[in-house]
Amino acid sequence: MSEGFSFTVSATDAGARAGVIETPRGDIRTPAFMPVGTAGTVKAMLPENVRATGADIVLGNTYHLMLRPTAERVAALGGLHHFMNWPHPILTDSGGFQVMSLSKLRKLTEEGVSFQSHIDGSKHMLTPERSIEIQCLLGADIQMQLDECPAIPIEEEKARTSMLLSVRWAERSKRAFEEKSQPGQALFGIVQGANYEALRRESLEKLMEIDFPGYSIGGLAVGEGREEMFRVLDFTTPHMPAQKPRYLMGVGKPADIVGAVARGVDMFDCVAPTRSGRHGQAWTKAGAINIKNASFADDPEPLDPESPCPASRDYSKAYLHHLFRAGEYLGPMLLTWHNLQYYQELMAGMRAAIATGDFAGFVAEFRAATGETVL
Ligand code: PRF
Repeated sequence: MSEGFSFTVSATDAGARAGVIETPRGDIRTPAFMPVGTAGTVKAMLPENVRATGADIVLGNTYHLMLRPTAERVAALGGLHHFMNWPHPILTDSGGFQVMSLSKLRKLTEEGVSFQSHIDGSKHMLTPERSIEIQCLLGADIQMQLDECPAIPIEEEKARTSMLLSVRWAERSKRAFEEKSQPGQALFGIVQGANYEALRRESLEKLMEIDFPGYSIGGLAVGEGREEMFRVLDFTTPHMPAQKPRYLMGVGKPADIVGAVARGVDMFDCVAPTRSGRHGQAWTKAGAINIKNASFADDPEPLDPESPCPASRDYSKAYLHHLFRAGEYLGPMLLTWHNLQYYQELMAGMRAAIATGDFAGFVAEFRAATGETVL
């Protein structure tokens, strides 16, 4: 099932871990940030430029790809890696989370979730088995079980009912994965339980009984705020198996990621660098700026003169400001590229600091430079 897939922790520093996930398509250095490539593209980026920022893996979405161009078509065309010209590892989300946030007229039952496409209104059904079948047709190296992700706040009784459904879907997902997957592919279980300690523990225990090669933490960054998210991580990650990768789904801003790495998380994905880049927001070593702000109209300096990334180094803020004001495509392209470079350097900086035992120093520097609280 998961031979050819392995995880090695090479260094720990306080709660933070550095390591490597080995897959047949290449290594993933952790802590890892996975750029979001929802529809078979990291929006506004060429795959070779995504790679050059230091990304080892990108994320794709079952929900989007099953609707368009369909998983069967991608499979007939040689799989998602070939289709999008990204030969390195790909992780796919299972679709349930996107159905709940994007589709119309969705209905959740024991069997799965039925919904209408946000694109053309056509009717579809996503079950744990169908989600795995789609992720295998796409050829994803790391796959996610189908789960339900309720918003916070939610009553404990309701959160437990939902969490137990996700556990039953985890069992069915694993059975389907054992039938359909190729050697070297891996399926992660997803811990749910909202912000209740007892439920997170129960979810984790039940998933560990089913046994997965990695565990995701779902149901966070759904309206609870950074402090509450950290509180949940504080009573969740210490009980997770030390020798398996931990993936915090859909997180986050740089300060969320630094705080979660401090709490023992290994993998992240978020639309923040790409989406906000398309809207004119850039992360810099001194915090976030909006390039559309009039104060940049005459600024001849690049975003980061020291950067190896052309987008950060070779274009003035005044030029980037102009591109956004003029509605030029190159503006979103350059800012996306710059932000992905910033995120990958953030991850590389944390990996290096953990390896040398100076993660506390890294956090102190991050705090002083950005003014963000992460602990
Ligand atoms: N479940 C799945 N995907 C997700 C989430 C989840 O809970 C989240 C929550 N932040 C983002 N993406 N399957």
